[in-house]
Amino acid sequence: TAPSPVGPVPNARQIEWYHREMIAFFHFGMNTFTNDNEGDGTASPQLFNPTALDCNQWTGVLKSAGITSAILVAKHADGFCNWPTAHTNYSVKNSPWKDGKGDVVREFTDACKSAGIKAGIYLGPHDRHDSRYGTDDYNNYYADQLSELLRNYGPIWEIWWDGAGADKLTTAYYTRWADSVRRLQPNCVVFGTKNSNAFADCRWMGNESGISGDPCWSTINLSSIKNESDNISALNHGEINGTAYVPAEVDVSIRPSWFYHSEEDTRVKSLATLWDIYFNSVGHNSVLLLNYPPNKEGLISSADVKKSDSLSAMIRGTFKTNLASGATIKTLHPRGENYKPSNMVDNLEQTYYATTDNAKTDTIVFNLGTAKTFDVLMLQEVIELGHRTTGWSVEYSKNGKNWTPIPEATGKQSIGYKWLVKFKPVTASYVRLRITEGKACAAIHTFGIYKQRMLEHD
Ligand code: OTN
Repeated sequence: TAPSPVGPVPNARQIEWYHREMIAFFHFGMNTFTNDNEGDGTASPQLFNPTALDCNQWTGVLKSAGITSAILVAKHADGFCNWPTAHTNYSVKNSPWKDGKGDVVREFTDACKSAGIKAGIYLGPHDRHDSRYGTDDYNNYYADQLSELLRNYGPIWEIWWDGAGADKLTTAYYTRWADSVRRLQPNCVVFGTKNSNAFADCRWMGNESGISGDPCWSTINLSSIKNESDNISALNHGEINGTAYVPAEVDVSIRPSWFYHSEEDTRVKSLATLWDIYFNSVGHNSVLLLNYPPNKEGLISSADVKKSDSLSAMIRGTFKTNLASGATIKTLHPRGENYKPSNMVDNLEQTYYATTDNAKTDTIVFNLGTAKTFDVLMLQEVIELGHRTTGWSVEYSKNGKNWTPIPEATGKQSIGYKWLVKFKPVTASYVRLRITEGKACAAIHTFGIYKQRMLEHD
């Protein structure tokens, strides 16, 4: 029989969300045209005028990078709406773009649909333009816009409730809005912050630099999300005994700013930085939400496209071949035929290795057959069964007798959906995973070793 779940476990939305691994973020709005990041809400709608907007270009970039979902900023804190909402005049309706007949949300969701990409929406809770902000009338205004977006644009896979400037918005506001999300889009993931903590499927992880903690637990106490500023470390690391399952989503921009500024064309993050971000987000049991800010034309600039292509080539190249596949594997506490050790290296979604119920620790030896050179490790746990393993280390050996620790993979704690470690290349015929601590018997979905495929750095 299967191991019993332990502690908080993910809901169906969270399981789907983890499998996205990377999501693209598109900050595109009034700030794009005023060269701002935090407009004060007074800029004239006349300024919004992309000359060549093409959301199919955006989704083309994602397709070639293998990114399967994307989130568009429909309204940032300056209050300007990218779609012709019926609920304010501060929108594309009053811009020269397409004579006021344009709709960025429509073009985005249509492009996503034809590319097979899951569309999500950022509808900024904070609003500097609308004088009703912080009153009951604003609650109604936001609710109306939310249902407009959730009713008229097909499936929406994520709604993003930025906590920035949102302290006036009480739980009562979010209770109403969350009810509408759940009714209109049952599969929609909620990025929740501060007073929307109770509705959060995923959480902020405490910085905008792309670095989730080590460890990084999917569990946390909701009070840490609510009182964010006092709990940055808890957001970053999660809490091993947290009572809620709210994993981390890592929002970071490929450029210094969230919105496009031509002076940052030469400051797109280096491949080395993006590679570190990938390991510190996707590789730290989190989902990466990587921002590509479209420019004034309404296109993703060539510098960003090039970087995105290189990053995806490095990811695909590195993880193409698990050098542990085909290994002969010996463990101390195998659970039995349905949970056999080779399930860890079979590349199949449904199978995993598990230990017997009373074995929270184990020593798992992979005999690679021949010497292999590798510099990356991947571990995946069966997330449906909760966080189980809480202590692990990896060592290697030439002869299966004398073991050398990998310092970067020593004294590790969390695993979760995916944990990655990179280090200087080692050559070995044997690798061993020591599970040193657990809340319950181990359930390991994947153990992988890989050789990094690096591209020229810029
Ligand atoms: O000044 N800020 O508002 C700020 C500066 C640096 C990092 C974050 C923030 S606000 C913060 O943004 C997060 C998303 O990156 C979440 O929405 C948090 O709830 C919010 O407080």
